[in-house]
Amino acid sequence: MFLDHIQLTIAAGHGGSGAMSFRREKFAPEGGPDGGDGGKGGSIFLKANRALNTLNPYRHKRDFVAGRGSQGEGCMRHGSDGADVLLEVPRGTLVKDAQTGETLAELLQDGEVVCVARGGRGGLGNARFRSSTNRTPRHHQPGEDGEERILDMELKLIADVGLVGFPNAGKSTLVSRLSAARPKIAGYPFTTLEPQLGVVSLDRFGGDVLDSWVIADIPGLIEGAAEGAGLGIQFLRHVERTRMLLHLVDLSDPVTEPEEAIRVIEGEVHAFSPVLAAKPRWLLGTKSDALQDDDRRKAFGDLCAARGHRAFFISGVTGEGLKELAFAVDAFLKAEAQ
Ligand SMILES: Nc1nc2c(ncn2[C@@H]2O[C@H](COP(=O)(O)OP(=O)(O)OP(=O)(O)O)[C@@H](O)[C@H]2O)c(=O)[nH]1
Ligand SMILES: [Mg+2]
Repeated sequence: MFLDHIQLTIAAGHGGSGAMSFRREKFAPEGGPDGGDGGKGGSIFLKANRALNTLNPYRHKRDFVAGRGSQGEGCMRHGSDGADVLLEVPRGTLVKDAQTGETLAELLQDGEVVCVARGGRGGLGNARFRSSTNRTPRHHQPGEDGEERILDMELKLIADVGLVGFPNAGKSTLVSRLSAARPKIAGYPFTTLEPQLGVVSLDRFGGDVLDSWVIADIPGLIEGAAEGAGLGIQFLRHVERTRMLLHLVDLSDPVTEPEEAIRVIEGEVHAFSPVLAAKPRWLLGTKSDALQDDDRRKAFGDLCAARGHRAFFISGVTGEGLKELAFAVDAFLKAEAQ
């Protein structure tokens, strides 16, 4: 279960009303006004948390109400403020008002906080309305209403590198060999049903522990995915914000020629969005251990050369090419960031 699009109904707290009260003392029956102000209603905030990768925490509970401000009281006592509500969301969450369609926020940085429903102000107590002409004001304000909304929250994962390719191309195997992530791997199509992130630390390949990049594994694509074939192309939105794509081509596939596999995936990526189509994309020849045909290896090398990047042949079985890939991607991302 991977929730990446949900709606939440939220209501900030109402402000408490201001009090109407007069001082009563034994020897001053007609004392001045001493009604305190109402407390502020609680607000609702969203906070980005990098430890979250889905909106699953909201699977069951989708209504949130912040606390009311309490009423002001006599003796100038102000009401207490209502409790705020803080909802944690994964980085990459785009938040809209479901009724107006207005974009309220996009949370990208870890720890970033935005207010999505403001609590009502507390009303003023009658003590505030005392003046030289009115020493016994009876006026006091009600609290303001808190904001209410339906939030439309859509998650687009944030990763440096996205994987695309046919089902069974070896995407999840690559993630499992490059990172500590343990996606399900199996010899049938559509093993991966939901996106998953892995952190590729160069440390694993003898590099610096501080050098790392994030890879996103998504379900495989087939011809016609843009029209809904297979699992469709909606998962591509999770690689829309990556800085590059790795396009895996199973070189051991006895049926489909690499050119054909490349053409189909490119067609689906273009159908999804021009942004995705314009992203840097490297071809990776997978399952090199099972590749018998030297002509195929050479032809694939030529395709890579024509695109201006080096040819990568990788194997999850022998480990061929993994270290080179990890370092080359890291270098590319660093050069891009300059
Ligand atoms: N011989 C060999 N088999 C591999 C290699 N990489 C993956 N496989 C096998 O290919 C099959 C598919 O691997 P996955 O990693 O699940 O493929 P995927 O691209 O994630 O597939 P989907 O999740 O269905 O899109 C599994 O049986 C793997 O064991 C490899 O480098 N060499
Ligand atoms: Mg997979």
